Amino acid sequence: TDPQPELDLSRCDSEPIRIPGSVQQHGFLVALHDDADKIAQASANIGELTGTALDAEALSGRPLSEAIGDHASRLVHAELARLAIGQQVIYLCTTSIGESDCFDVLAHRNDGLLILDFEQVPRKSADFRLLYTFISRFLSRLSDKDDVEDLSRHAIEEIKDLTRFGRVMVYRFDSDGHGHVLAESCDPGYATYLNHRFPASDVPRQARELYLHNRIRLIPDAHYQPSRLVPGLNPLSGAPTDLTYSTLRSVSPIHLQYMRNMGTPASMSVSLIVKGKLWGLISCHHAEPRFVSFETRAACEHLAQVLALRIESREDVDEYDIRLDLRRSLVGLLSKLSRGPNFIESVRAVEPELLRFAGATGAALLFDDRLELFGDTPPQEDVAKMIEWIGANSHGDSFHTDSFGKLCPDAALHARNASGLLAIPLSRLHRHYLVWFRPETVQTIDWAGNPHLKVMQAGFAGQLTPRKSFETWHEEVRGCSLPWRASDVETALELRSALLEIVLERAEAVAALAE
Ligand code: BLA
Repeated sequence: TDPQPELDLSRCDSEPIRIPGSVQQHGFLVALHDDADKIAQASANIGELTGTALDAEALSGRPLSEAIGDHASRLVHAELARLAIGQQVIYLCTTSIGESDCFDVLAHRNDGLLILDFEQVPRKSADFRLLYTFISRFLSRLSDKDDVEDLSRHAIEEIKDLTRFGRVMVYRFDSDGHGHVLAESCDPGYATYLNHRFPASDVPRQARELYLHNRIRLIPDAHYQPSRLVPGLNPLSGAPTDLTYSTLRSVSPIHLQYMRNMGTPASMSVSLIVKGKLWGLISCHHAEPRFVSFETRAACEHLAQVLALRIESREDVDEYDIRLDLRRSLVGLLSKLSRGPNFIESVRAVEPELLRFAGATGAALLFDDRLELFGDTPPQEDVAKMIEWIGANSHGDSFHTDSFGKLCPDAALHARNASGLLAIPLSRLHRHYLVWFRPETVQTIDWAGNPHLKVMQAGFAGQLTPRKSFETWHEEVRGCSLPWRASDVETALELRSALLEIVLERAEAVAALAE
């Protein structure tokens, strides 16, 4: 049979999620011209949600009062006159419209439009006092001793308490783009995803980009029928309206399918932004449809910001401690490194420090055509070939990998005690190298569903579909060592400067002798 056609996962990246042209069902949208009380677009469900026979088509160019009545329109305009409104969504008021339910009215500007989201809410006006109590309770639970997991756990317990979602998680993006669940709190009956991995394509690139701007998103019911904007295009630009900030933005059908497959028709996700990057998400699920009001979402968004700041300072402190530790080892090593005439002997004298400093189990020094091995390493001739490969394939100040086997095609050089390599050239002229080895650490990854199946389950016309099962799927990862941190590499380069000085002094001494 023919092999499975190669599917292009980058298709997920091209789903136009900022301009879906429609909104979700739990509210309606009215976009006014930025500078006039004149409707540019309205969502088709306006008649249904306001209990009137309003036709979105007929509202184009009309004043807001024709869409929501005089009373609500006066209220909205009074607030608009009072508040400065930019791209971030602001709460205007809660109002009833005609005979219908109450609506929270939320406003922001984008694309030359003043966009109003009307969210259907129970008959009760918003009370933002909640926000203060909630944040201060969270802060009072934190301590300086908390690590990132502790901080995350405190945050999700508060959020779960406040929103009553059935499952609340902190999901962290790894450096490879995949992500894992770092903390979780769930009700009985919910499957646990704690410590499970999810592949990068579950949250594609443009979605991550959007979540830097819009920091909280609610999907109350993944079974909703999207409601089109009428007319379909922004009359000012002639292009689809950018709904990046709209709280009602309709969600990618692929992601809605994903939620239904997961058995979670309701979700809320909150961005965790650390040092300007999307570090992770607080992801909330519910097995039934579930709406959360804007005021509660605002409280969750604030809590996520506080959490992100605490994570940032925790990571800074941890990084500082690691660097301090490395610096101490480096100073210890240098103080013992003698400046004797025999360079190789002086390095051999500090073997334990040399290994400990890089967290390595083996090392090699290639100098003046002599190859010296320290600790646990592959055999001499293999190490020589490895260094040859590095010389031919890397040209920077340093070379490092946590899985040499993935880079180097020569299977004879894939050794269990040398999965990780950190190499620094000691000379630009000669083939002088110092190399550290880290052994393989076999890892078992618990994926939430087999990530490779998604590729095989392509639906019709090569359309990618999310995987159907999220049941734990174990994968054993071999051939990888513990990763090298940026600080490991930087300190190794500092050691190199010190070594170069010794080499230089030695060369001068040899030259002086020859004179
Ligand atoms: C969006 N995917 C998302 C979002 C999450 C996930 C959280 C953001 C939804 C939101 O903002 O409310 C995935 N949900 C997860 C993960 C966990 C979770 C990892 O709870 C872990 C605990 N998805 C696929 C495939 C594609 C895809 C194969 O599985 C593409 C072909 C696409 N996911 C996809 C798209 C979005 C998305 C396009 C953006 C949805 C939107 O905001 O419109």
